[in-house]
Amino acid sequence: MELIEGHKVITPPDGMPVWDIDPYDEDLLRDPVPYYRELVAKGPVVHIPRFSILALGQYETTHKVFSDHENFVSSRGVGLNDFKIGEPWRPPSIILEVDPPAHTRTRKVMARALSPKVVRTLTDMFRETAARMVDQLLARDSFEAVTDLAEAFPVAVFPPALGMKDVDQRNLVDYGACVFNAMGPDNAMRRWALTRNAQISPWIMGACARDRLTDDGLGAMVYAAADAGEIGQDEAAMLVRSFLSAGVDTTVTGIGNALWAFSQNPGEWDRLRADPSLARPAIEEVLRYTSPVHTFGRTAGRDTEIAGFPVEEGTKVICVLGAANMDPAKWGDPESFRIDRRPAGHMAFGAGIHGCVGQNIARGEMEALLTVMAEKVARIEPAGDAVWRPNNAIHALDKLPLRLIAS
Ligand code: OVM
Repeated sequence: MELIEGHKVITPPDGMPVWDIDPYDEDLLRDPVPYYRELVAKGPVVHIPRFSILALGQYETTHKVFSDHENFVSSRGVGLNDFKIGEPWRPPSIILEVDPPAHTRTRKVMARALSPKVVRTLTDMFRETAARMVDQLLARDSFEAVTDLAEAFPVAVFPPALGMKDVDQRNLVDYGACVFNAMGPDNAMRRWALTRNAQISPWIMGACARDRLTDDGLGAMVYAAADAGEIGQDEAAMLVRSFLSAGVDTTVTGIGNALWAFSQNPGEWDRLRADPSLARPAIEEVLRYTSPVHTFGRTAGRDTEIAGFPVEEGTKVICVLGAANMDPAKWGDPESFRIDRRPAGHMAFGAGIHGCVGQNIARGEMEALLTVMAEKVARIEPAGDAVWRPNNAIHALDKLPLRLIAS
């Protein structure tokens, strides 16, 4: 067992499947679909003795637990570390790692800054940036799509939307990777995150200060909420930190995974080009099929139950969103990528009161890029092997060599 000191050892109730596996093994995380398949097949809830946690993969149970913020709290952390026992690796997020009523107040401020109305004002800037970038990439024989498109595009549009004055692609992308790696157990990925965070976090916190933000971006909207007395000035900086924690590496991963899915399924790219109105459903299918955030946790805040099995207060439960998005009981032929599937209810953005508050802007970024590419690009071809980069919570590419053929 590799328990974090002080964590309670849970005895699995009679009849609950027990699985001797490390769900944070690097090879498993590079190629997680066999694990998703087996987790779903084992049952609605599985005990994993190595970390003394429960794992959920079936759609119905995952969705139910993820939406049940009364029994399964976020304030004890959404990774394997229980904040009630161990010191959090950084000051907790005041929107992610809290429960109502604290959550309700901060969520309202972020939801306003990320509303569909605000996102619509950004669409033209997203499209112009995408067009410029795609034209430059079309002029190259081949390129590394992780750094030069999947990272470059969100970094070119999102920090400016926030109003950030200092932009550093490496720091921004790595900070997100740190946040998600820190959700895992004490393994090499989490240790990398803690080391890298020590280097980056002064820069990140500096970038969240009011004087490092313009007065016309999403960051300014959060500081305006502080001026209005809705939140404190220090809380405004913490909410800007949440933009940077959750808003960069996630969209980088979604875009990289989309490029990968289309490079592997050229017939689906042809269908999108033939009918650009499929851009929105295509994005949802990319999210379902690749689950950029593969795993997210909760803690049982009281004695409760899952699928009829008793669950003790303090139990860590990992919700394997990637598995729920591949559950054959929910999705027909789940391992095929079909852009007209319209996978309503997929779990890529979570569910319930903590469901991704940035999902409108994430979709807006992906839609701008895919729409521009559908006009300009006839084919997205692999120019070498795709390599995945294991992360304790994100399913992302490390390398994606591509060649774009102009239409
Ligand atoms: C935050 C945060 C960090 C990571 C993920 C997330 C998916 C939020 O710092 O608020 O939501």
